[in-house]
Amino acid sequence: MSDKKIIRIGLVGYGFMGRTHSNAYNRLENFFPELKYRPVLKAVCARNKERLQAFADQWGYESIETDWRKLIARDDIDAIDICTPNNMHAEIAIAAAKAGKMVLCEKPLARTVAEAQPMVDAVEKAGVKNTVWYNYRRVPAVTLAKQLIDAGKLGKIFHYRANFLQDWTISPELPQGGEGTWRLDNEAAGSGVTGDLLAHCIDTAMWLNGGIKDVSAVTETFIKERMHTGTGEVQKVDIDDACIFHCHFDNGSLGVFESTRYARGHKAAKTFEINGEHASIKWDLHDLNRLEYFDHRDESITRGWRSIHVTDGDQPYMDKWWVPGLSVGYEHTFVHQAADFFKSLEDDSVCSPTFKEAQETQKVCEAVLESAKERRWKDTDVNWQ
Ligand code: 4PW
Repeated sequence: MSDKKIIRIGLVGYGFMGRTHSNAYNRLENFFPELKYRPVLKAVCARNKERLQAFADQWGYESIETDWRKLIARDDIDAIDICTPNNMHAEIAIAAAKAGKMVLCEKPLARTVAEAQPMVDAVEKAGVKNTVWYNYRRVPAVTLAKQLIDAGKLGKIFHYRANFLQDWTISPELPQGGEGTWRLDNEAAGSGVTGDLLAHCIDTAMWLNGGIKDVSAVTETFIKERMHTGTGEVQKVDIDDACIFHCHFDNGSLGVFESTRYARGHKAAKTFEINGEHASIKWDLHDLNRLEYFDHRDESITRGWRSIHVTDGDQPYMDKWWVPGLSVGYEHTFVHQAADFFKSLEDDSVCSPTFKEAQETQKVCEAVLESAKERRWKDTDVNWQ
């Protein structure tokens, strides 16, 4: 009989993200057996009862709810995990915090900075544990990049470059709104690639390289009208299909960011490169276990880019998986975040990014969208600790 303390999870939403989180909870005990807390998949909530039951059976939830308010009201739920479209994050998170539940929320935290504010206030006032699933921080190679930067290996940083390229919305036949395509509907998503993809790049960037001070951006909406799944009518498209911005970081370095869903041939090309006075690093999601590292201090005859295969037990998270040399993938980033969240309960520490930190990312997203609209530089007002 396990003497672990249990955290009873209530998941809201059962789409793509609902699956990634459920998978993470299910794998936690086997790969992080030392954790003193363990999740119990108590209930999952969504509107379609039949499909919800099938999801619950598949992933091992004990019960279902079709009204998230009822889920939050249940005494046998400790943590609410929000995997809904972005327009529902705020209401659910605030109600959950008020009910004293821990809150885990999918990214981006909200559609706007203003919408995020009462969410931050609610979790802080209630004093409940909170985190936002910016999962790419927990790719072992990305965490290793953080360790190298914090150890001063790169020296003063001059440049930060990041991309997140996809190609799935090129067809004008794709509707906006509804399941699978709510990310194209500004009302549900709050923005296009800026909140959906660049938010990841911004979170990773500020985590690695500190606050972003100001931005100058350009956005484009290539397909101007799409059929709306909800109304059945052709409606104006309000999201940004592509966004490019450059910026200053607080540490004086320059940043260049690009994201689009119109880069034919790219499905999830998330990359970054950082250039410092001593060394540079680069990383590519399509080869996620590899960190490229160049150190100018190496002896000149063998100096060059090192391709570090991040699979050794000494490297972040890798002592948990199999044996050295064997890779991990996208799904493991969620397992790592779940593990870090449960560890934060043990240590009474924060599981970064908190709602507060995710709101800082939101500030950059908002400044980017405003900059593009107003065609001028914008301060972000980010306060990155
Ligand atoms: O959060 C992002 C999503 O909305 C993801 O990391 C990739 O891009 C996969 O789907 C979208």
